Amino acid sequence: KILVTGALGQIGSELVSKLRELYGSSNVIGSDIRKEGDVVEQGPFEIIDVTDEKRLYEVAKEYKVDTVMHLAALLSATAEKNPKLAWDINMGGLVNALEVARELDLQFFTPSSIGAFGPTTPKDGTPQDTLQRPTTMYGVNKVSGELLCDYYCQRFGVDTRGVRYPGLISYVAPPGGGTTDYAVEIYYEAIKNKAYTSYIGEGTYMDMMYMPDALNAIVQLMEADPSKLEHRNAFNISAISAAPEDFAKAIRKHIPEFELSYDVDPVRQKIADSWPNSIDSSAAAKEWGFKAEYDLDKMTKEMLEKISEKSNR
Ligand code: VAH
Repeated sequence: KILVTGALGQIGSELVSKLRELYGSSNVIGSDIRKEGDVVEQGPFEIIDVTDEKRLYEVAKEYKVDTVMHLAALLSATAEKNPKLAWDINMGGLVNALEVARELDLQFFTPSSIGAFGPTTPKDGTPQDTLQRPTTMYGVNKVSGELLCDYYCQRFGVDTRGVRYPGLISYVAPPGGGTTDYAVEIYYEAIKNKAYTSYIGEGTYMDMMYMPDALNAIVQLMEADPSKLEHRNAFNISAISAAPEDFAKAIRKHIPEFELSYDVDPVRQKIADSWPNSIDSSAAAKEWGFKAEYDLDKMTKEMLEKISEKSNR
C-alpha cells in the first residue's frame, strides 16, 4: 500500500491515478492539505499537512502502508518568494516523512530536480556526480533533501530512492509556481490564441520531460532490484533539452501561424540561468533501465490534441 503526499499537485494528481490503475485503488492513499477533485473520489484520501509528523505517522499506520511517495513541496519560483516557508515545508515535510518511513520501515520516494544544480555546475551533459552549489532556496532544499535521503538509507537502512526531475509537462494538472511552467502554458496559449509571450528568454535551454515518462520513471525505479543501485538520491533523468523557440517550432508543425514573443521575468530568468542546459541520464539507464519515450515532437502532438479535446468539452 502506498501513501502519496502532495496528491493534488502537478505530479501527485497523475501519479495517484496511475498507481491506482497498477496496484488497485484501495492500495493507494492520496493526501494533501485540502480535499478536492477527482483523485479524492476514486480512492482513499486523507488531509495531511506534511509539517505535522504525528498526522503523517497516524495515516501511514492506520492504512498499513509499505511505501511513501513524498511529493508535497513548494516549487522554485514560489520558494524564492517565501524562502523561510519553503524551508519549513520542503525540509520540515521531508524529514517528517523520512522519520515515518524509518519508524514504520517503509520504502520511500521523493523527487529532486535539475534545480539541485547551480551556476558552477557543468551545464551541458551535467554528470550524475558533480558540483552542486544551487543559488535558490528550492535548490538548497533539493540538495539537502538528496543528502538527507541518502543519510536515512545509509544510517537507518530506509530504502530511499529519488530522481532529479527536469521541467515536467502535462495537460492534466498545471504546475504551480515553477520556473519551467512556461513549457506548459505555451501549449494552452497556442490552442487559445495561437500566440504566447514567454517569461523565459530566447536561447534559454532547460531539461524537460512529458509526464507519462516522469511517472513511468517512478514505478520503474521503485520496482528496480536494489542490489543494482549504485546511486539512490537522486538519479539524473531527462528526455528533452529545449528553449522557448524550440517549443514554438514544434507547435508550428501543427499551428503554422503560431507566434512566440518574449517578456522576460528577471526572477525566473535568473533561476533558469542557474540551471543546466542538459543533464546526462546514463546512470539511471544503466542501474534501472530508464528510457524516455517522448521527444519534443511526440509530446507536442499529444499535448495539442489533448488540450484541444479538453477545450472542446
Ligand atoms: C520548477 N517545475 O520549475 C519545477 C522543477 C526543474 C523544474 O523543479 O521549479
